[in-house]
Amino acid sequence: MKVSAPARKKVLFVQPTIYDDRDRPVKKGKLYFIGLAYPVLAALLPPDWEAEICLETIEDVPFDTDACLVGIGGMGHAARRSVDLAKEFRARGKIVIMGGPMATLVPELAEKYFDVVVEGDAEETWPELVADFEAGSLKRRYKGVPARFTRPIPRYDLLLKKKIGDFLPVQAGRGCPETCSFCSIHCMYRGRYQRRDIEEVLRDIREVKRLGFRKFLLIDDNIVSEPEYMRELCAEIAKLGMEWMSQCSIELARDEELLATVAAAGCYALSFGLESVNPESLRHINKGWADPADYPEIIRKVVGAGIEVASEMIVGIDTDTKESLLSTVDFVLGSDLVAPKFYVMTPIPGTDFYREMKEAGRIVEPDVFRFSPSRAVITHPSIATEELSELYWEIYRRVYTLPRILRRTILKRRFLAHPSRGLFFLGLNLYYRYQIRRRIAPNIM
Ligand code: B12
Repeated sequence: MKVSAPARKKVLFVQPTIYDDRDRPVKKGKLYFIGLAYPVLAALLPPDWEAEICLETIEDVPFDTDACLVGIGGMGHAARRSVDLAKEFRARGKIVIMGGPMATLVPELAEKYFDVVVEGDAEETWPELVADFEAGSLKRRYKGVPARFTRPIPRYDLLLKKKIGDFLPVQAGRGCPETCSFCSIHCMYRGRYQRRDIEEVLRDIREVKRLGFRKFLLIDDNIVSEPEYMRELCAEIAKLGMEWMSQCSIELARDEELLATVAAAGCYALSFGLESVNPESLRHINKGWADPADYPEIIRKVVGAGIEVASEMIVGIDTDTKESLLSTVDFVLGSDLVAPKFYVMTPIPGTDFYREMKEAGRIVEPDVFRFSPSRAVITHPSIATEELSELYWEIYRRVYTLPRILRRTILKRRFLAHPSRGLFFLGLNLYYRYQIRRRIAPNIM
């Protein structure tokens, strides 16, 4: 692609919001969970370049920006908003670049709407792209799998004046060794797990602390992918006196010493992908190594170590029945989960599961940009598609009644010792309830 020299060397990065069920962009007063991609990409720019980050959920998009490049990420069903934003910017003559999960999983689709598509991890391709742009020889596609997982300190400063929560994102490793067929991470990384040098991770955490934050979100996909590494990292994090949250596989609870080390390092909340309480359903999604019969004990152990447990579960695996799905409610109510979340089984484009469903002719929604976490878009062997979507809301409604919310948050004795934590989870649960009543799939974005 031939381009002339820019008037101003500046990139605008836009983190798109999502649409609600009436096609209105979701707007909020505060955004708690911030992605790390843009602070990282901004840090990788040459010194004479400027960067601006727009978090659309809490900010207006500056369509008349003086930036010469506009970078937009794509995540799940937010991809539809990414495409609409790209159209607006391209109509104003901007060069629009897409990167992130959707660019990686379905680059040929992204190419229809974006000038440049960056597949995969961009630590090496992003500087190459900017150099190509300056040389007037921008390519249509860049594809990267960095040999080493290293990078400069993220430009957290670009986020500081925004209405964000009291924590910043940090990353130690990416990818996951598990092979769950529905998961985008498995389909992007194919079992590859890359980790950064411990000293580099600590450098970023120290930077977060220097900026006045006492908490961080370790956005890794599975912090126990390499237990030995986590043990070493946690021993060092413990010395920094920070608090943090993350997500990982339930394997953590099987290693009591590692669990204690993670808790002693300041971890106070973890999210587990429990997926289902039906063993047959777990086998069906390649997760037969997990046994739902162990879940209550696993949660008890983790909570006993001082870490609150949130969960992610799937509604509508082929082997699910109406009864097995409704029994999920009993499981949740009988366990010590503090923030249970559910997603309708969705074939994310670019995943193995999508290909399988497409070949079987089971996808009933032809427009992939209309996929959402709350609406069934594939046929199910025993539950009608509409009924499945309704079951999803029914589970949520039953789990998020006011008495149940109170019982799993501030009425828990352990929150007496940590009232601010209890209030945080109460607020989160009430917010989810508010979203459920408006038929918005609970999310923390
Ligand atoms: C933090 C996080 C969030 C945060 C922040 C969101 C954000 N927009 O950044 C919150 C909680 C808000 C969120 C929300 C959602 N998320 Co999310 N999220 C993550 C998580 C855990 C980490 C992302 C991150 O910061 N990684 C660290 C950075 C450095 O890595 P990276 O994002 O991959 O970026 C690198 C490259 O991809 C590339 N890159 C990324 N973006 C761009 C953009 C440009 C222009 C370029 C050039 C390059 C580039 O450069 C980076 C450096 O190599 C990932 C899991 C994961 N490992 O990615 C899920 C993940 C990305 N999320 C996912 C989903 C589905 C969602 C939601 C749709 C969930 C929902 N139901 O609401 C929403 C959509 C929000 C939105 N508006 O986009 C899926 C995406 C699946 C898919 N196929 O797209 C993931 C992969 C989780 C999963 N296991 O399925 N998410």
